[in-house]
Amino acid sequence: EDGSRLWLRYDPVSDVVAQRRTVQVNQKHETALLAQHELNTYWRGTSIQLNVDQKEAKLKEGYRISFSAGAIRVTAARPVGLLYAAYHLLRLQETVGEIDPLPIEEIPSYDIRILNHWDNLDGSIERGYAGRSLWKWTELPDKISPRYTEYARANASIGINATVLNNVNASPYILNTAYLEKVRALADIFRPYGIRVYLSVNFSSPVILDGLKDADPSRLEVQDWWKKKVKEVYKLVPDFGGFLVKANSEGQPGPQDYGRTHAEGANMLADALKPFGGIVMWRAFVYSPTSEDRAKQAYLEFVPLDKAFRDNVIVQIKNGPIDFQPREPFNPLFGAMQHTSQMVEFQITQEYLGFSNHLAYLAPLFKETLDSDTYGRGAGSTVAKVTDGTWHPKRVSAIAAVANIGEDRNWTGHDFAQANWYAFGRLAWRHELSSEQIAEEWIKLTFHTDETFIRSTKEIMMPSREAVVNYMMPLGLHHIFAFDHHYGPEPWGDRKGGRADWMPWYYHNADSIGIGFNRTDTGSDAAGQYHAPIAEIYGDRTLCPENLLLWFHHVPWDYRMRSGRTLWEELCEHYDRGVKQTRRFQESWDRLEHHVDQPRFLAVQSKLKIQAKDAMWWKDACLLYFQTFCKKPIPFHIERPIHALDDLKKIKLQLTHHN
Ligand code: BDP
Repeated sequence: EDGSRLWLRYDPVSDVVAQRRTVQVNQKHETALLAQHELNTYWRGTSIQLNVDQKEAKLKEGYRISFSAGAIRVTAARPVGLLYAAYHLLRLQETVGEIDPLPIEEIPSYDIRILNHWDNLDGSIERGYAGRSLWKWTELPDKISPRYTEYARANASIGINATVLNNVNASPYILNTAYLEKVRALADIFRPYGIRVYLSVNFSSPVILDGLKDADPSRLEVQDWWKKKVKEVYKLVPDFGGFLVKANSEGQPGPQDYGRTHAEGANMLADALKPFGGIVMWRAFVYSPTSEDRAKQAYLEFVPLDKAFRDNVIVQIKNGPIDFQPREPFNPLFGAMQHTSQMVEFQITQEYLGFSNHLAYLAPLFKETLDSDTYGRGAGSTVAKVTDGTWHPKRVSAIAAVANIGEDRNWTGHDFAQANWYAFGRLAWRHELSSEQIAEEWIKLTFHTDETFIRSTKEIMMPSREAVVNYMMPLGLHHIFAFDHHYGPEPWGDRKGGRADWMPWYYHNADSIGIGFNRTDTGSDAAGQYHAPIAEIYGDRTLCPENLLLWFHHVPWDYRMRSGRTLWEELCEHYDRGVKQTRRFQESWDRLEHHVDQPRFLAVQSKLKIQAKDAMWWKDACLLYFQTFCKKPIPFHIERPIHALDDLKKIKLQLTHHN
């Protein structure tokens, strides 16, 4: 057992079963035949008739399943709907004893359900913790790894229908003809599984690839270059999805280099893609080292452009206003642009949640954002509703997440990190699903259906993200990571002459009076970017949810929290709770030894050990450091530190990742 089968562990049926029933399909489309093949190979139930019926247009990529007199009928508007229905039936077969014969209708929440790979052309992965890239660029297009098909199948089985192959910090060379041939090879493998390929592009591509004097989007020559390039792409990949662009962000080139706006840059690409049905996902992750609070900058940049974007541009927005922290409030851009299509970008790879060493089930984090009410069009304007097409029914809707996949045998480094890939797919398909429901499904499919095992494993998974928040950054603290690797704590971190907005002190603001970032109207007023009543709630210390308190407020050390404890005591309490939670995860897992195969048991056990040690490291580093400001004792019921602050400051991790 090496975890490579993910949640796809069905065994082929015996000949006897196969002869007892039939699986028929009314189409010869390769995807419809694939659906038939999957069911023929693995379905143990009664006969099935699969039908594509174009009259069922409202189903989009969805399907209907009905059960009658010993036969099952599946209807879908498109062949891929049959494939999704096949995986639905197989999932039921594996997870529920007896299938309920009530009719099923599924319509996906989002049109585009897309993974973003931050994979570089040299095979490395930015913020990847599961080995090197799956894409073997030097071997493609001639040599095809069997994992490309496995990858496509795994994605299709959870409804993911799109993938961006390369890093948002994009090499222009991805658009070289030689690379496009490689992209074509991958697209050909993914196509039967309903997966479309997208590429991240570098805004300076015309300059770097073909020596144009600049990449100014208002110049005809530049526009023509992109039009020609797009044409070439579509010749090779007729169903190509479009471009993802990180521009004028963290040193990447962009339209502002020429005095043009984000909208002008995005629209130029959108116009080139439009005739082929392609779209632009233009990222709103922009900030620069100015005096303005980093958390406010994307909003200030993009909201004035609200009416300026073409309808085949979607602004891709990180879930929170800073950067994939263990907890952030939702990004105030959601719901602030009434005319522009918006999509969420989550991060599945755990850049800020312990890499592939820590067990952190992320569905609760995803749901927290999706369920947040922006009040953009009154109550009920949740991030999910702002982005799922409710606001712009005639345009395509999308949701993205940065993948955690690499060439490790188990794909994601940590066996439980597979659950985050799974959860993203399931929520992109139906954002109403609950975290717990998804966890339960995943456990049953990935391990087995033993009741004790399911219950105990859920008890580890469900609070695991909150545990990370507790031992890393409770009560709204954020970005106090070590500069070089984003793994361990470095609240004291400082680089003389370095960018303030990359320094932990910029975010925690600890001093003798208190701690936290004043984002109220007496501070940066980032709270004021939210719609009423959220602005008032976040902006008022007594109303602000305590789990975001230090995000929005600089709070005195002896401030009374709702528990009756002082802020300092409450902080100690949370760090301690986080450590205790990791200890409990270890214990619960050890109790399950005889309920799970040995290789995965041991792999998870050893990672939980690292996590427990790291939690201690975080707790001691943060409490000992913040104690130098507040000068108060750590309450005696809290476990004593086992490190000395000076030793913690000397820890240098040997990590290859850069900031
Ligand atoms: C940050 C990562 C950096 C990415 C950047 C982005 O540290 O590696 O390039 O986000 O999303 O989280 O563009």
